[in-house]
Order: sequence, then C-alpha cells, then structure tokens
Amino acid sequence: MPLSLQDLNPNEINDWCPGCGDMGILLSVKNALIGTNADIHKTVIVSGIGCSSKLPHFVNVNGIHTLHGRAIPFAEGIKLANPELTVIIDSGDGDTYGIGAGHFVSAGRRNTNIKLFVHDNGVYALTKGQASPTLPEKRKVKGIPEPNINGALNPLAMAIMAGYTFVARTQSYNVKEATDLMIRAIRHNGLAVVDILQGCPTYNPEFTNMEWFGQHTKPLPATYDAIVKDPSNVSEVNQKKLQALNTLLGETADNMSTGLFFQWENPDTFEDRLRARGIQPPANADIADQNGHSTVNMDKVLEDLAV
Ligand SMILES: Cc1ncc(C[n+]2csc(CCOP(=O)(O)OP(=O)(O)O)c2C)c(N)n1
Ligand code: SF4
Ligand SMILES: [Mg+2]
Repeated sequence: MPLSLQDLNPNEINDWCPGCGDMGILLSVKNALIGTNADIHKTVIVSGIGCSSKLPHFVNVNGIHTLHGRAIPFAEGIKLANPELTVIIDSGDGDTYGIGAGHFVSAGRRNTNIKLFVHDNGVYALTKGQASPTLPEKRKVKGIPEPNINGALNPLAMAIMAGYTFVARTQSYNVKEATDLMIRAIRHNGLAVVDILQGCPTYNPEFTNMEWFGQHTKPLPATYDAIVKDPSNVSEVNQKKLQALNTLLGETADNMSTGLFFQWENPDTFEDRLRARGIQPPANADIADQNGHSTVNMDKVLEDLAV
C-alpha cells in the first residue's frame, strides 16, 4: 500500500501557534516522504531543541528530539550505525547555525548521507524571540529591545564552503517548492541542506509572513544550472560552487532566491570512506549464531578501544 498523509499523522496533531510556518514545513516533509515512497520503519527524523524541533513528534516515523545544537552528530551516528535508514534533521536556525554551528561546518567535511531541513525564522522562537544568527543587522523583532546589532550569517554560502553537496533554499508557505526540494534532497546521495525561510507570526511577524516572502523572494532563473554533470571533473565542480557563491553573496536580505543552488553527486560519502577502511556498520554485524547464542566477544571490543 502506498504511504498516505493518514499514515503519517492521522490526527493532524501539532502545538504550534496559528499561522506558524512550521505547519507548512510539516506538510512538505510528509509530502516528501510520500513522494519518495519512504518506508516508515526505515526513516528517522532527528531534531535539536526549539519550536521547529518538535516536528518529529508529529510524524509517524522513528524520531528523536535531542539536545540543543546536537541534531547533526546524533543523525550522523544513526546513519553510520545503519546506512539503510533515511535520516532527516528538522531543526531551527538557532539550533543549526548558532549553538550547532561547529557541527554544521564539520558535517560538510564528511558528506554523510543525511538531510538537513532548517526552519529559518530569524529568531530563537521557543525562548521568546531573541535574534538568531540569520536575523539581518538593524532588523527589529519582538524579542529584542533595539534593532539587531549583529550581522547575519549566510548559511548556504557557509554550506558550499564547508563541503555540502546539495544546497537549496525555499520558504514555508510554498509547500509545492519545499516538497520538491525535499524530495530531491532525500534522493541525493550525500549531505544535503535545505534552508527554509519560515514564518513566525508570534515573534517575527513583519519579515516572515506569506506576503513578505512573496515580495522578497523569487525562484532562481530557469537558466540557472545547479547540477554538476561530471562528478569527477574538479573544474566543473568549482565552477558550479563559484556560481552558487556569486549568487548567494550577491543577494540582500530583501531580495533572495529560492531553489537549488548547487548539487554534486560526489561518490565519496563518509559511509564509503569507512567501508574502504573495512569498517562495517554495527547494525549489519552478526550478533548471534544459528542457535541464537551470542557471538559478540566483548574482550575484543575492549581490546580495540584500549589506547
Ligand atoms: C544548551 C542549551 N542552551 C540553551 C537552551 C535554550 N533554548 C531552547 S530552544 C533555544 C533556541 C531555539 O531557536 P531555534 O533553533 O531557531 O528554534 P525555533 O524555536 O526558532 O524554531 C534556546 C536558546 C537550551 N535548551 N539548551
Ligand atoms: S513562536 Fe513562532 S515558531 Fe514558535 S510556534 Fe509560535 S509562530 Fe511558530
Ligand atoms: Mg528559529
């Protein structure tokens, strides 16, 4: 039986504020799972802490709501333990680009086949709307007494530089585009990030509503070709990265593009690198013989760990 919305959240339960963009993202995630014909027993959604990070509770797949800023290492561990799983992270901009920034950058060096869907609302919403790392300088939101004194990070330019092999942006109220990019990210063999500009009507109502996104974002031109055709051609890879960086760095906070900026089906994932060293995923290891007797030798495990 094909997967349906009914299978993924029969009661449509969530506890976000009315109009919250997280609901559009939730619908897009569910659509993307249906669109990729996901096996709900082999799908895991990982999150950190924040309003956005509640998402795993609202989808009927395996889920883990971890620590603030730590979704990426949990997700990497899950994927390496059992590469058969589809591992998706749903976390906030604060969680991913603030407290989790070190993990965000380091993940690029590994290219583990996991997917980051970042709910980018410009604020730490769960803790009452302080400025997040993507809130532009001089922008005033409800949770800060004066306009933002810090400049904003450019997370997708950071992702390109760090080594992410699929880099895209969309917005929470464009469920069609978000679903499409999520499906492509899930099908991509490698580390993918989709930054999702997200409406927070409670703490950032002025700059994250449907009308504002409609006026200040536009799809990348149809002529923009994000995909590396020959994965082994370093100069093509670099040319496509430069194209993405030029586009991202040429944007302003009031004029942003949505769509796929860069994709490189780099065959060298972190799973491949471990396999090349003869390291097998623990989930594939034999743990018992035909009679059900344990074959695990703890002495050997402890010996391997000794320094
Ligand atoms: C180690 C740690 N520091 C701080 C907090 C408090 N805290 C909880 S959620 C959050 C910010 C969440 O912001 P974001 O990731 O953007 O998610 P949003 O609520 O906007 O969806 C903070 C600072 C915490 N839970 N743990
Ligand atoms: S505070 Fe903002 S992000 Fe959190 S549930 Fe409400 S609208 Fe959504
Ligand atoms: Mg946020």
